[in-house]
Amino acid sequence: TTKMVQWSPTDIKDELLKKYPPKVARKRAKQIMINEAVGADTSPEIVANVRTIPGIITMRGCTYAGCKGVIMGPTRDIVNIVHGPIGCSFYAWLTRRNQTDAGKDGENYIPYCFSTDMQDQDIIFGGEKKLEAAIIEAYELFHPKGICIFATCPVGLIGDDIHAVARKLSAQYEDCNIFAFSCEGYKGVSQSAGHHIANNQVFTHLVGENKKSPEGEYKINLLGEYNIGGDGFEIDRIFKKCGITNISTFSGNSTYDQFASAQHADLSCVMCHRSINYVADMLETKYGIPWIKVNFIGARSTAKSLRKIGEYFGDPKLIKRINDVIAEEMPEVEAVAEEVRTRTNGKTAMIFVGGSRAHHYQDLFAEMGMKTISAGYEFAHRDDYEGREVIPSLKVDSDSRNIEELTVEADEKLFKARKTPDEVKALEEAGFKFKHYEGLNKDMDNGSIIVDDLNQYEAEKLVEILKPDVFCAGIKEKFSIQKLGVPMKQLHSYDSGGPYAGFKGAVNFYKEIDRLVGSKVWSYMKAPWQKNPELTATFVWE
Ligand code: CFM
Ligand code: HCA
Repeated sequence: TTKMVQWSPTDIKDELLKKYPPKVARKRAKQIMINEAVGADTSPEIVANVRTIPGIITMRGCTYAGCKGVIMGPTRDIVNIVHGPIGCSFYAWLTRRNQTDAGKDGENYIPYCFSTDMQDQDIIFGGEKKLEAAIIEAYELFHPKGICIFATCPVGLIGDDIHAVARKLSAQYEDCNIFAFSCEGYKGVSQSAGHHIANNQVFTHLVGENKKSPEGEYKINLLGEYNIGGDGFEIDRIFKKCGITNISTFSGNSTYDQFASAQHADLSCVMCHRSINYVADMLETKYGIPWIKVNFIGARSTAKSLRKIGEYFGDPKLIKRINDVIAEEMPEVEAVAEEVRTRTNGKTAMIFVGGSRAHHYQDLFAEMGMKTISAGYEFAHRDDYEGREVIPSLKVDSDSRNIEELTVEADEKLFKARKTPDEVKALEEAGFKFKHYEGLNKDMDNGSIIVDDLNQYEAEKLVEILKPDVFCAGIKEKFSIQKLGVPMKQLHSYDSGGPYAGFKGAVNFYKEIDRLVGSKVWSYMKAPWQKNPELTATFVWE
């Protein structure tokens, strides 16, 4: 017989920390927060974007993953060459399920894995010549508009000058824009520094290159949408129906020309703020393009985001069309939601992913009547939790070896809350507009457990204590959670599912989660010998 134990939030926090040595417990205590943001003026502080304590099995990835894999990876007609050992290239090769459609004649290099495949002798004697040869080979084979080079850890350690190689070959091949990213894996505390490096370089070397404006009405950029499982395709379908022209997605199924034309948009719509806010801010600062936050995860959130875009343009014709589209799409979605709610209502979820989905997906679960009882990000910054009045940030030198400190510095510059009234006044007089950015804490119940950079030990403890009906995270968490008898849904790769964005995506999600949380298989987790260790065996002598 199991005894039902009622855990208070404080009990849970204590239990997570109990096993750690005192110094580790003190550090982790600042990243495990009992929410009290609802109804409060300010959100409780959480420590985020800090180094993971060595020895802890983090869910995080590296700076190279954030730069090459996340931001630049989904672009289909730029050749992305990884300068490093083949393992790093293999890791970022198609695992993220960012989909592409190049049409009949379009270029698509996504299926390729371009790598310099560094060996021991390259580490000893230097790898620049090998990198040069790789770029020449790629250029001669494909003649792409752009070639991007990504540094892995050993490249930074031996000091190969990838930017010099890029400059030399870019001058040699005038029809090809070749530039590099110093995104060595060790450079930051997580993927987040890689986003920043990618944002800076793509803005410096690419945005603004195409002088001719693309055709179309209500021109927007969709920033921070990576077309995982086809999400971007669904969002584009909806935009088209509404008559909104998306001229540039950063960076799902995007092209060289989309990046190069982004400065022609009237508005930037930011889906994943964490990964692309630097580009949004730089577009606003340099070209005067304002940005708004959108979320296309969840049918209601989709409708809300579309209306927000309509409101920005303020044209009654567009607003009517948006309302018509919503009225046409919603009934089917609502019918499915209503049907699944008979089974999913009241069930619970935990979400621990990345830097925005742990927040965005709560809307989708809410539409199914499901509550997210515990959540957190792998690598978000404080604003993603607490929300802030922010101003466009200033560009940070991506060539610096100190990107970690610079990323923190850029954050500091952003927040109104950390400025004196005189500083606020001076900024406002200089033309900076503060804008409100909503974090995760306000959307979760008081008393729910919010954890930054959750690790394997804490994940298992949380699951044992709170027994959610579904746990959402990534591939590293998948099987350890399933072994606890709890269904696990990957919200990075979507396992093999998706799209989950927009209206059609919401329907897919409702149906899949309904099946997952309703499955009986999780009650058969105990093998017969675990339930009944003394099986009788008969031995027959012949
Ligand atoms: Fe943004 Fe992303 Fe995410 Fe992200 Fe990522 Fe991703 Fe993610 Mo994996 S850009 S922060 S670095 S929404 S790859 S598409 S799923 S961790 S929550
Ligand atoms: C990354 C990419 C990743 C990993 C997902 C996972 C993704 O950060 O390197 O751990 O399952 O979405 O593919 O976040």
